[in-house]
Amino acid sequence: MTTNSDYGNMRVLFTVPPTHSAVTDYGAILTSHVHDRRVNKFLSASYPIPSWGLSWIKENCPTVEILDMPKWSGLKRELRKGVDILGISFYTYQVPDVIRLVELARKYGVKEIWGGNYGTQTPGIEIYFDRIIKGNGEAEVYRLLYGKELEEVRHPTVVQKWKLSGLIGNLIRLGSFNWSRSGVLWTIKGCYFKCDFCVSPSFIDQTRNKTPVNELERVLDQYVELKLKTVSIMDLDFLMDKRFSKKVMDMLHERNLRWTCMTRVDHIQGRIRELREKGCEIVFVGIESLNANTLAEHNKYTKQRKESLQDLFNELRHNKMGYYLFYMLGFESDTCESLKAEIDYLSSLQATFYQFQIVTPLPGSKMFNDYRARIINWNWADWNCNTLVWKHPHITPREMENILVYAKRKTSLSKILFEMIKRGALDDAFDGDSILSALLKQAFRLSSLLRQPSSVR
Ligand code: B12
Ligand code: SF4
Repeated sequence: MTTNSDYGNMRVLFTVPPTHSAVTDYGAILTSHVHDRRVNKFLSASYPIPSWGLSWIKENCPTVEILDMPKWSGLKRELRKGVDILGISFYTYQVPDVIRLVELARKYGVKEIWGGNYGTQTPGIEIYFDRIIKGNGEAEVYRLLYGKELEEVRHPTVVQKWKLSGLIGNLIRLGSFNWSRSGVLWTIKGCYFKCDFCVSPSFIDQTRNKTPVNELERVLDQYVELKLKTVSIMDLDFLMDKRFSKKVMDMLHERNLRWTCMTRVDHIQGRIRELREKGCEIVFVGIESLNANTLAEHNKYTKQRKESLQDLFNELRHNKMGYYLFYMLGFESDTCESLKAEIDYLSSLQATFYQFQIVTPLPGSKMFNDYRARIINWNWADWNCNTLVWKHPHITPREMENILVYAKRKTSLSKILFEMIKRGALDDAFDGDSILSALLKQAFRLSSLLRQPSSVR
């Protein structure tokens, strides 16, 4: 077995499979397609997705080279130059590409191949790797490469650029400057809940690592220096530690930064005004299902009624807070009819954005073990949360795809903008340079252009 002192002189390259580089069917509002079916006529979103996990590794283990968003040709070029250790970061749907990459790397004489990220929970994948590192990798990779403990974790500077195309996308890009750049921030890693369908509890355990306050200050100052106006907080639940999140909110507010965060319904109820005052523009929340029994069965919320959700939506609207709803289609008791009714209801809620995904018992989740015998599609490439891979009692895979298409069409960006124009709700969102306001300003310009009498057009 290779020792730490050997690793010190080796060329270590970390990468992702080429399928990582462009997302064309990401399950959110920016989606233009569901598989090969077009769902959004005026917008196509094929935006590059850099691997944020690899930025963490690089920041803490500086001798590791990173090849992000590669093509097969670029990968071959690097392998030809000679790589001693190849690290591959991947999700489950990328497994077939990972196997291809591992075979290629072996052919080029790579000495060791390490695997990381959620895809490592896929059963049977271990045989392709010399080492699998589960959870947040920076500390373990540091220990292996440098033979000592990582004492102070560093937070990388990550600037996300969103690139849109299609008619609406081009209008947005032409008409607004800088909206598409935002700094990414992680304040606390992990989550202490154990929802059945979630892959995180088994992956990062229940550790809740907080980023040191001095690191958060340093990174935020950097974002200000880079003239970024918005920060996207990517914690699984930013409000998990009330006191700590308050401290971070103050840091953001002091720097006049506007921000978005992911959190849980039960952590924001009654707090929207406070968040808004501290600069929060959009909250991303997992509604997951409108059926309280389903949620309880999957260990999500113990009680959640449509009525209490309605209170939350009223609170959000009252405080002019944007909200992005995550929703899961195809739990056991769902039927085509019940899902359509739920989608109709959700689309009436005036959320800023929606993301629908199909219930997928991803490896690592409790649901994977419970549903194992019911899996009907073992092609890992289809495990992208846009495909029904298990035998549902009431819905076929084709019907499920139709429902997903229905949901996305019902909540497409063009539709939401149109609804907002109809409601005259644009003024409320006209505050600043956020993504939302930029989208709305452009839509408003477009709509006023269309409304003008033809003689002055
Ligand atoms: C933010 C996020 C995104 C972002 C971008 C993420 C990115 N590219 O980095 C966006 C919104 C674009 C996105 C898209 C998708 N996502 Co997503 N996403 C998340 C989310 C919410 C947080 C991930 C995150 O930022 N973590 C923090 C970063 C810093 O950590 P990390 O990436 O895990 O990396 C650490 C470790 O994994 C490890 N590590 C990583 N790589 C390596 C490599 C080596 C060699 C080693 C040793 C260690 C190591 O060390 C890193 C540093 O600590 C998770 C939810 C969750 N529960 O985690 C889902 C999640 C990761 N997404 C998921 C999915 C399915 C998708 C999509 C396929 C959805 C779709 N249908 O399009 C796409 C795929 C896009 C792509 N190609 O990346 C699944 C993956 C499940 C799985 N088992 O495959 C998750 C878990 C959500 C879920 N449904 O359960 N996603
Ligand atoms: S779904 Fe959200 S709340 Fe539930 S365990 Fe996963 S990260 Fe935590």
